[in-house]
Amino acid sequence: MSQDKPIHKVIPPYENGPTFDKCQGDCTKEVNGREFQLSCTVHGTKPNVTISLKAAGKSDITLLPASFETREDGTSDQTVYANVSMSSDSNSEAYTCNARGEAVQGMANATITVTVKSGGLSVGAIVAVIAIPLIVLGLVCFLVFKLTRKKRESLEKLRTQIRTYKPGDATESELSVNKVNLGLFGVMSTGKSAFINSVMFALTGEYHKHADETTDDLMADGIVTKEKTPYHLTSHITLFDNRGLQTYLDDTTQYMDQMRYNVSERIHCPIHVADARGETATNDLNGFLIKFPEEVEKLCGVKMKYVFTHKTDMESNGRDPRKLFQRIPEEDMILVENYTHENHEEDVERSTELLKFILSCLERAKCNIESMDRKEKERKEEQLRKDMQFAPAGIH
Ligand SMILES: Nc1nc2c(ncn2[C@@H]2O[C@H](COP(=O)(O)OP(=O)(O)OP(=O)(O)O)[C@@H](O)[C@H]2O)c(=O)[nH]1
Ligand SMILES: [Mg+2]
Repeated sequence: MSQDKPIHKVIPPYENGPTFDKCQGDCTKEVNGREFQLSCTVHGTKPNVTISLKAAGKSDITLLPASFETREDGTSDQTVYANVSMSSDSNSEAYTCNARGEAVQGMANATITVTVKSGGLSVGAIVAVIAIPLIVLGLVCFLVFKLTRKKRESLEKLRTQIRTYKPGDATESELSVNKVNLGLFGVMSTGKSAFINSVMFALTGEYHKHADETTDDLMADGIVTKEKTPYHLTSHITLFDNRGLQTYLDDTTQYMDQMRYNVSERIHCPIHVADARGETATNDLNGFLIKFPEEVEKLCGVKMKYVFTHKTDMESNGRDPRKLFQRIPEEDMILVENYTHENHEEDVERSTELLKFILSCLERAKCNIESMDRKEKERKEEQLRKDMQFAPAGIH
């Protein structure tokens, strides 16, 4: 019986001895992260050799199950594998593959230097890099969706509140009216009609040109709204559009007349509409606002509210009506970009602001009506007292 002779055939292109990843001689390898797999192969062995792996100067690395590929000539290609975790001390480490056995004439080594790519990411890091933005994006979308829905719900709530509004409903006191009149006043072309159309749109969600607004053609004619015109927001709330003043320097009698009008169409909350974009307009308006609201209160017994239009323009020029007109309490004013024929894509926040402002005007109207009712009652009592005083004796 002839004994098998140890052979180690050199199978091109590999030389005798172990090889790392098909690399011969002084091998180097770049990896993306600190965790990677190493494999070391000894080709054409018979009998089998013993293979071990170790990091330079350290103990042996635990190997995964080896693979054997038997060739036609009876020799094998032996490969060992190991999952290696490089220490964080350095970015480069050398590994040695050691084969022992007759097929490698006793012992043979191969060395590989593994370098971690700078900025390279491990598989975990790559997954994190992809997954984290996706999770954040999902969260942001979810929050935006929730917020949008909440905003829409709050707009719908306001719409219902205004649609079902009846003066005096929510108070103990009985008011003398069952319809509230809000009146828009101001210099021409400041956006009074556009404000009415904006409020109608905010309430209904449908844009129509209820009140005629200034266009280039109409501008040639000067003032567009020629007379007091009612627009019914609901069966209990009417918005009155008015003819604009030529300038703030005009005699304000016209303004006062519009405000008092006749008793059945008495304005319960005057709303002053201003476009404060220009310096001149602002200065004139400032002078006007110093004396006018007081006069209105004295003569008509009502307190006003204030609308400043062209919000986008004002903000982009850093002009803030809260700072320009400090005499006006903040809660009495709204800075708004009116919806216009050219630009009326629904903006839930803008519509919400508009309706909140209308609710605050209704609240103001209620106070004004209560105050007017009180004065009227006092006047009647005074009249009665006088009548009693001067009534002929015996008619008491
Ligand atoms: N961009 C922008 N345009 C506005 C705004 N408010 C009004 N407008 C436009 O400005 C022009 C004048 O607005 P109107 O609503 O007609 O002004 P008015 O005060 O009713 O004018 P009179 O009826 O003439 O007194 C119109 O072309 C409106 O569309 C606003 O806030 N932003
Ligand atoms: Mg008008």
